[in-house]
Amino acid sequence: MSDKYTPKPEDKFTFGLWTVGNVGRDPFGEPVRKVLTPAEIVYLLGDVGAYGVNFHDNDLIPIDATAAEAAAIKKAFRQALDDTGLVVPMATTNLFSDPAFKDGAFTANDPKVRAYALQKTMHAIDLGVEFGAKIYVFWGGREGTETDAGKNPLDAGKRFQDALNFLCEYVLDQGYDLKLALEAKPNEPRGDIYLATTGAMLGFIETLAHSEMVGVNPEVAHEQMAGLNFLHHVAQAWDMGKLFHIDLNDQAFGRYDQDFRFGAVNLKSAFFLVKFLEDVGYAGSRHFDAHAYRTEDYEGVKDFARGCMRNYLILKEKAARWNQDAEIQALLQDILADDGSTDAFKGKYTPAKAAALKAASFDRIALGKRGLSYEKLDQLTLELLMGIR
Ligand code: GCO
Ligand code: MN
Ligand code: MN
Repeated sequence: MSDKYTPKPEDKFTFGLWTVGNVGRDPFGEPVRKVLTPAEIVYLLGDVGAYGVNFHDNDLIPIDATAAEAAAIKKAFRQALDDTGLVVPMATTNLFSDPAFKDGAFTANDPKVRAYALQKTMHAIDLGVEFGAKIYVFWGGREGTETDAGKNPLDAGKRFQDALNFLCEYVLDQGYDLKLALEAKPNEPRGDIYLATTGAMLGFIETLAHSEMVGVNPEVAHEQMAGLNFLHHVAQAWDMGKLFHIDLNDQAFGRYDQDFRFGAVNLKSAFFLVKFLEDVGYAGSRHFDAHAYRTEDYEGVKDFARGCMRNYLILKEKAARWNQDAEIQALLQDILADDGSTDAFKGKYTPAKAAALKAASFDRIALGKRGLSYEKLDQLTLELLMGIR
């Protein structure tokens, strides 16, 4: 079935090998789907109309593969990319699965682990660039603690900073056209992960030697796990020129990292997010870092992947409709009305402005009495989303 919600390459919808390739293992149960090869995953993504595929080094090449095995996998993967027209916009490193990283990678207490993590990441950057990646994601799943007895957070921060400074220099030294995107998560798999929110990452980036090369990769589920408003973090990142990539998925508040299909739980939040990305003209990948329910076979995985993209496109259409809805726009005009009476106080500070403002009089009681019509606006938004406007 092809309709106006059928994805096109310009929509920039991407999935990780680890997302549609997720076999449904969880802490309580064994895999429910067979392992697909990276090439098979690319064909599946080609079938559902995705634009690109991203990978961790070890999604593509197992950590213990021989050189000959690695070469064969790369050849089959490249062939699948050529056959389907899919591209690889982003790559990343698995610094969390191997037991060597049980105490973190760049922030581990053991200097040998830290050196190994740097080495592994340089190889993984080479691999990503070989397949065309322009964005390199850092998600520090194990960069944290269960107890603060054994690790000083100041030491951990310094180590993370040193690692990123080292890797920025590496990228520059190789002449790679690559930007780095840091992804925050509050916990899971560690009890607490350092730099737990996108806001914390944005602050941290400014401490780096090449901060211009480093931005963020915020994920819906991660900010929601922390009980925060995802859109506000995305907006801050955008405003700072740091929204290099985005991980779309969904989840119920207060839960573990559920990685549900985009839009599956918080439809209104998903709507405002899509509206924001479209309104500001975000041009990066719309990456779905999510996976199908454990109840699904690979047909269900395709339903999942199609659903992510379809929901995005439907919400994009709703956003355009919201922007054109006469009643909604008239309400907004009222809400944002400005009679010009404070123009003299606006803009940059001057002593004269400050003095005039201090002397001005305001009708505080009238200001407090004014109703803002947000109930009506929100209800109109809901009715639009529910399909009756
Ligand atoms: C998670 C993370 C990861 C990262 C991935 C790419 O919660 O498991 O979201 O899926 O996004 O490792 O960096
Ligand atoms: Mn996640
Ligand atoms: Mn993610």
